[in-house]
Amino acid sequence: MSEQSQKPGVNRRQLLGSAAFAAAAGAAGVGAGTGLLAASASPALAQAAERHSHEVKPGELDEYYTFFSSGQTGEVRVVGLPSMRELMRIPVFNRCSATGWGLTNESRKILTEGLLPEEKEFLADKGGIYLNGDLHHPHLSFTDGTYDGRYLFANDKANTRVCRIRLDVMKCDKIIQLPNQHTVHGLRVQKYPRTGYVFCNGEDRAPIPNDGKVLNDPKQYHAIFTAVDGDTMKVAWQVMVDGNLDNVDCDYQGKYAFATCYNSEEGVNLAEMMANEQDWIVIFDLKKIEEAVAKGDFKTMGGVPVIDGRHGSPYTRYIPVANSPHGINTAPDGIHVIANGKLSPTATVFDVRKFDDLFAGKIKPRDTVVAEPELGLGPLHTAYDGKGFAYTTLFIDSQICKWSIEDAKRAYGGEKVNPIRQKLDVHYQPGHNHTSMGQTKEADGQWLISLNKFSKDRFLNVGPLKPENDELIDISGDEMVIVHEGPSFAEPHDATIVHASKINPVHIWSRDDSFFADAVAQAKADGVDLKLDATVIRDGNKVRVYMPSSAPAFWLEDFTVKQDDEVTVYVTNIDEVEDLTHGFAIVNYGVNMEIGPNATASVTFKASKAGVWWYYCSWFCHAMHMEMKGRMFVEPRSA
Ligand code: K7E
Ligand code: CUA
Repeated sequence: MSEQSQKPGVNRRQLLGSAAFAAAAGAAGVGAGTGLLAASASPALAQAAERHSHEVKPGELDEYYTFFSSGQTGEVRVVGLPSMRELMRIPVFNRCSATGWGLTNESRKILTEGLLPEEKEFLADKGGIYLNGDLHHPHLSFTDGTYDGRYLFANDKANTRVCRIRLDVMKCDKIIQLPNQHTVHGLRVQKYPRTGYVFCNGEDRAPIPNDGKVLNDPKQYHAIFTAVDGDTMKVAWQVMVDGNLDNVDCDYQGKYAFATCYNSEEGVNLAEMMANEQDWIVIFDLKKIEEAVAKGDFKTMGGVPVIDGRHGSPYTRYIPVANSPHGINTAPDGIHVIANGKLSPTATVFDVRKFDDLFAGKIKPRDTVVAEPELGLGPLHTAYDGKGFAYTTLFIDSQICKWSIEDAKRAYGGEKVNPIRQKLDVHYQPGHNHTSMGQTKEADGQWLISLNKFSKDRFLNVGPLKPENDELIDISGDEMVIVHEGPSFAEPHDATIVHASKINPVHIWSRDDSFFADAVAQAKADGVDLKLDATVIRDGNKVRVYMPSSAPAFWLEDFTVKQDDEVTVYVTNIDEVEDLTHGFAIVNYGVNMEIGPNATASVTFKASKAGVWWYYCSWFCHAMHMEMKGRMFVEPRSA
C-alpha cells in the first residue's frame, strides 16, 4: 500500500474547478466526504452518541464497518453497523460483472499470479481463472493486539486460496494458492506484535503430492497447517499434523497458534470421523517452528518448507477435547482460549499461560484446561464483550448462550455456581457470532451479530432457496436484546466488526497506485501519457487503444482495428472527483469494467467479430451519461 494512496482525496477536491466537478455535483450530489471525516474523529465521541439506538437516520453514518464473508459467492461484503446497511461488495474469488473483476488485466493478474503451476495447467482451457470460490473467514491485519487498518485476509475453501484486500481502496491486491494443502478452512492472523503471519488450516487430508499415485489409501493422506507471510503473501512455512484442521486462532503474545481437529480418526466418511469420543486441539509453537526452519529441520515439498508436527514433534502439542470441536476463539483478556464442542454440549477453556509449561513437559495436556461448562446443544463459535462474558452460538438449540468465564472456572474448580447468564433465541441455527471489536484487545461490549444459517419463515417467501438471517443484538446492558434482523445471500459464515476510526479509505486513486502499474509502464514504453493522449498503437497484430475519459465523454469517439487483432483498451478516468466512476462496456463483446476516479483500467480481447460495435459508459456518471459512448470498427479479415 503506497503512502501516496492515502492522501489525495480532500486536497485535490478543493482544487476542483472543472466542469466535471460541477457535473458530478449535479448528477450524484456532494457531501459524502464530509460525513466520513466526522465518523473517523474519535471512538469515544461516537460511542457516547445514542448507545442503544440502532437507528441510523438518513444522512448519518454508521459507527462500525462489518466485513462479511459471503461463502460460496466468493466475495466480501462491507456492511455498516448498527444500521446493517450493505455499503459495498468486494469481488475476490468470483467474477463480477459490474467491476470487471476476472476480466480486466489488473484483476486477472491478481487472480493468476499466485496459482500453483499445476493449477495453471488445469485452468488453461477453462479461461485461466477459477470462476468460483467459497470465502469463509475475513480477518483484518493487527498491530499490537488491535486492527491497524492495512489489510483484510480471507480464505477460499473451494480452491485452497488466500486473499489479501487493501483497506485503503477496498480492492483485493493478492491471491495465493497453497501447495500441499487440500482446502483452507480456518483462517486467522497474528495479533502480536503484528500481522505477520496469516494462519491457514488445511481441512481435508490428501496425498502429498496429489498426483494419482496414491488414491484410496487414507493412511497416506496428510493435513497441513500453513503460515503465510502477510507482507509478501508467500508461504513462510507449513506443518504436517495428525488428524485434520478445522478452525484456528492465536494468542495475544505472539507465541502460539492453535487449531481444532474434528477428525482425529483420520476417517474418510461420516461414521469414521465421528467414531472417537475425543478429538483434540493442536498447538503450534511459533518460535520453535521458526528455529526449525532456520536450522533446516524440514522437508521441502511443493517448493516450501514443511515441518513434521505429528505426535511426538517438538513443535506441536495435542490436547484432547470432546468429539468434534469447531470454532476456537481467544478472549480479549489475552489469557483464555475457548474451543467450542459442536457434538459436545460443552466449551473447553484453556489458559494460554500454561502452554509454556506444556511444551516444557512440566504439565500434562489436559492441565491447560481451566473450565469446561455445559452450555447447550451444538456450540460452534464464541464471541466476547471485554467484560468477562462469552457469547456462544448453539446451533441445534438456535440460541446464543451468554456466560461468565470466571464463574465457569469456579464451577470447574468444584464450586456450586452456574456460569450461564442468559440464553437468547435466534432465528435459526446460528453459526458464527461476532461482537464489536470483540476479536481484539479493544473489545467494547456494544453489539453482537448472530449469523443464522436458516431464515425459514422470517421473511417473505422467495421460493425454495431462502436467504440466511443476520440478527443484531444489543449487548451493552445486562440482557441481550435483538434489535434488528436482515436477510443475506449465501452465506455469511463469518464477519469482523471494526470501529470506523480504524479504517481510512481514500476517495480517489493515486496515479502512483500499484494496482494499475502495468498499464502505466506499458504506456510509458509506448510514449503515451495516459491522462492526455487518446491514441491507437499497432504492434503487429497487437493493438493498444489509449483512451482518457472525462464525464461525459470517452476521448476516442471511435477506433478501428482489424479482425483477429488482439486488442487492449486502456481507459483512464481523468475526473479527480469523489464518486465519479466511469464504466467501459463493448456491446456483444462480453466486455465491461469499472474505472474509478483517477484510475486506469484495461481489458484485452480478440477482435474476432467484424462490424460496428458500440462501447458505452456503464456506471452512471453524469446527466449525459447515456451519450457517453463510441464505436469500435472491426475491419473484416481480407479473405
Ligand atoms: Cu463455523 Cu467455515 Cu467459520 Cu461456517 S465455519 S459456521
Ligand atoms: Cu461515464 Cu457514465
